[in-house]
Amino acid sequence: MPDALIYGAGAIGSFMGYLLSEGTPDGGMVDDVGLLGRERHIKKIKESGLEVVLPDGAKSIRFRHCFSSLDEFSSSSFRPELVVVCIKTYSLPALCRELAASGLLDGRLSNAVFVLLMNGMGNRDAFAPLSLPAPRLLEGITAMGVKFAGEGRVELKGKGRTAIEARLDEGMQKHLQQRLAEKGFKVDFPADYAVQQWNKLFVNAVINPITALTGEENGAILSPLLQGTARQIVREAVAVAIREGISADEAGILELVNSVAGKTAANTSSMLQDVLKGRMTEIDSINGYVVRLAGRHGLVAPVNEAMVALVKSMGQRKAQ
Ligand code: KPL
Repeated sequence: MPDALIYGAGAIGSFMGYLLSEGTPDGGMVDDVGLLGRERHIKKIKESGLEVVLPDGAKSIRFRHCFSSLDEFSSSSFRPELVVVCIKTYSLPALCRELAASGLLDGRLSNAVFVLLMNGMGNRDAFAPLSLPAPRLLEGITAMGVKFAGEGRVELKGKGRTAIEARLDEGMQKHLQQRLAEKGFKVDFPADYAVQQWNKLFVNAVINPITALTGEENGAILSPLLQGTARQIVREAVAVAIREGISADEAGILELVNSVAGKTAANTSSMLQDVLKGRMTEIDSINGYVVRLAGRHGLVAPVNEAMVALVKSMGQRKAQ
């Protein structure tokens, strides 16, 4: 069974760390998954474990391999064969520079497979400077609603689909499926991954900026007051997707967006979590991506453009 490193143990990353770890009794020590994340979060996990709050109660999971920097990982003995990258899209260029400078890609990580399990589009392109061979670089999506509930603690707020490109090695696929199934979760490897990735983009293009702007949880999207805006965002994004060769229809996509908003109704979207922490958001690789592609195809996407401008204007102008 391959050992895995979660590169970016925030809300989703930490939760993935729990899902990928070998089932251990509450309080047991995980050896096969390492977490690399922000210093204070990792410090708390080292001290008292990762607390994962699930609908049926909380679990505390201790990880043997916890790192708050790549240097710390480099000087450890942990040798992951799988690296699941869960950082923010805008941090990818810095991560690539850091990895290239570390020499790890010629050493400890020379055979590791990288799965970019992140929001937004264009993530593979951002990883291009590392020239990883295709079988070692894959993209994934997850519509899991996970809230960062304080250092060392994450809360599952809604189950959503997780999918990774079908090109992933069969052995790894089975491993991931097994690990997630042990915890009552699923991961798919769909042949039409590009369509699924666009579906995730539609979902994020509606839920993330609207919740970031209103300060509401995901379920707010279902309010009749906001459905018109949701429909407009979807309409513009679907027009772009069709030009990109993706088949999508407005009514079906709005239904999908609403169903994810319903399933994750109690979640604080990742963009709202970012705004609340005064951090930069992923708006450029979500609605910004739609706007850029619209321009390339001679289309306009004014509502998506407004989302970009408004989110960027929210108390984080310095960060953007
Ligand atoms: O991906 C998400 C996010 O918050 O970024 C959703 C699916 C909308 C869950 O909150």
